[in-house]
Amino acid sequence: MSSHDTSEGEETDTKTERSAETLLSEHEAQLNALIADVQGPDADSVETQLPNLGLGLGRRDFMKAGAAVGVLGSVAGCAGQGDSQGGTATPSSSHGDVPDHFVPPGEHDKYYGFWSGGHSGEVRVMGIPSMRELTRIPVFNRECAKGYGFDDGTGEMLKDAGDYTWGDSHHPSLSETDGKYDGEYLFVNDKANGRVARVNLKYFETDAILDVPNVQSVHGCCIQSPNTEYVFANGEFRTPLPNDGRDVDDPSKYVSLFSAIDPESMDVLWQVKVSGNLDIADSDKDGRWLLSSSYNDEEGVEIEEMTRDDRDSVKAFDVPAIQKAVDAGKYEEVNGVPVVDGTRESSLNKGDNPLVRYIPTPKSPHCVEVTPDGKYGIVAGKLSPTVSIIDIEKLGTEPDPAKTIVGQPKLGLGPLHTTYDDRGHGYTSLFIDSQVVKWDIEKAVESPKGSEEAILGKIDVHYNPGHIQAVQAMSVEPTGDWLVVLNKLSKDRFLPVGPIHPDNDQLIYIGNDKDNETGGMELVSDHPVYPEPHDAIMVHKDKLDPAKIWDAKDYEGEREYISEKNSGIERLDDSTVEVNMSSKRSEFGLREFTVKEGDEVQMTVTNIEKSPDIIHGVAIPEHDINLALAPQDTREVTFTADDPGVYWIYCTYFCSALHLEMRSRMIVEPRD
Ligand code: RUQ
Ligand code: CUA
Repeated sequence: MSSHDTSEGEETDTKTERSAETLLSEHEAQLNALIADVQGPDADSVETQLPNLGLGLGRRDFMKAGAAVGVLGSVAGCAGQGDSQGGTATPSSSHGDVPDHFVPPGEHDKYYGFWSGGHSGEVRVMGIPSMRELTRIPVFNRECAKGYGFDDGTGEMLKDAGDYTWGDSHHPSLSETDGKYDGEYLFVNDKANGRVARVNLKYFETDAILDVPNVQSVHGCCIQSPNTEYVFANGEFRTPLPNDGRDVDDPSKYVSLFSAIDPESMDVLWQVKVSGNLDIADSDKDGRWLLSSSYNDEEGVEIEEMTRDDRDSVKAFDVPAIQKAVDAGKYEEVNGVPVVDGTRESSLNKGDNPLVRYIPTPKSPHCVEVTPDGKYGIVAGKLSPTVSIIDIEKLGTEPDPAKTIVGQPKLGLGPLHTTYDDRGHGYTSLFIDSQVVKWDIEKAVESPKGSEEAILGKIDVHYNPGHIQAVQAMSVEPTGDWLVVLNKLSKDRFLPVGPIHPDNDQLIYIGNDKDNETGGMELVSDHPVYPEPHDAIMVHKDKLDPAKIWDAKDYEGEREYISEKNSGIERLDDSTVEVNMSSKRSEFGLREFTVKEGDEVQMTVTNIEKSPDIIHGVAIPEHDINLALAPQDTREVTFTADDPGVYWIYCTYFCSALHLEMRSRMIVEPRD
């Protein structure tokens, strides 16, 4: 309103200013009290490092305190309300003996889950049993929120790994020591471009990607149990070798390759070519056999050919024997990689110790998963209602490969994957029946092939399950409590969101063995998920020890730590400048800098904060620059200042009350 007289206006302004100041200091006092409450009286007094703007904002860590407010508020509001699931879960069918899967605000889950993200190219980290998504780890995709693929380091890593903009991540595998998850690394394949990536679990960040030579698509991928001496990758699609234009019209010359990768250097060590193709892979628990399913022993190129025969074969790779053959020079080199002949006709497969054993299994089997005790490899029929139980010990002693199959229960339609508890049960997903079947493994070995005697119960899932995974079931320490089923279709389970539906991940409690229809399995919750996770792996939280902030020593010699003092700009030559900046709440080490039109700008930025959770971003409009820097992290980015003008560099993470003001100004002067 324009009718206010001057004095009223002034009074209002002063009042506003005063109250802002009062509000801030009240807020600060409140936060101090809350932090002390949450962290105890010895709580770090975290400096906000705000420039002194006379607002009385000297000493408090707003973001952290904000989180504390949330924690306290929520705990007070929700304690004991185990049933209020905020609409993310369907009602539990629990009869009171299922532990609560609802994790109250402020409390932690018991397990981490790592979900492959399918053709989103990423890995997602979930809390189990809440099924809350904790974070996402970009792997084969460029990703804005974490600046992955934007800085020079991750950008070059993606470039060196083939420069694809996406991937199709299917099978996450956790590194092991003595058969137990050791919390160091996670490996995952890219089906689309034949790659394998490594995620460093200290930083939850992808630190290496290998574009596997000579293969087009990597499907099965797993570490070697028990000590992660290799990472194995199955080439699914048969192609000419090398695939350089030769033999394109002669599919009989196409091959699938099994690859062994060094988990430290992420180099391929050797490959084995096989007859037929390769699909899913799992390792035994003793470092000898690697089992691989396959669905194209016909070596067909059309679907009718691939599904023609009643049998395909599981390949069992004798890893130490293959290593020996490689060491003895029994290979041909293709694109610098030793390739061993493991086809049926190979002389290396004759005699008493074949490198690769071919075990006939019914009709296009899908998965192979080894039991936690290492006794059996279980192969799901897919187009057969049975699963085949391979006795792993017999692989080394039984001359007739068919006789290594010691059981073949009939479980239901479309069996795809099997997982395990700690009590000798298998849980198999039935894609066509939309069910999970629980069965007794030893009983299945004892009962006649094709019988249903071993079945303990079935439960409906919604709908068309693919992978199924129980906690720590790929290690020697399954916990036998929770299981997730990754359903490919959700149909009517959620509010409609247009024609691309979410998938549906369902949580099932398996800790109660009961003599009822489901064998004690209880479906406890539904979770819509963005397309399209394929597989998951879960581990007790105590086995991981993620860093809270970066340790600058971990990149010493690779990237220079930029402090406030050594922030600056240096011209290297007529067309190259180096810009070094620190970042902290709420300023960059340089408030402005000037470069010339056409300059290549080599920028290095360090987040010098030591307070956890204070992330700073570096965004440069119209230059496609987007970095995210965790405390003590340093990133580099190189770009060209193409057009003269003023460009406001700003921070993308809401880091403090003065986050919006956290800016630097890049001035690009015209060349002449
Ligand atoms: S496959 S749905 Cu890529 Cu793991 Cu079986
Ligand atoms: Cu730093 Cu926002």
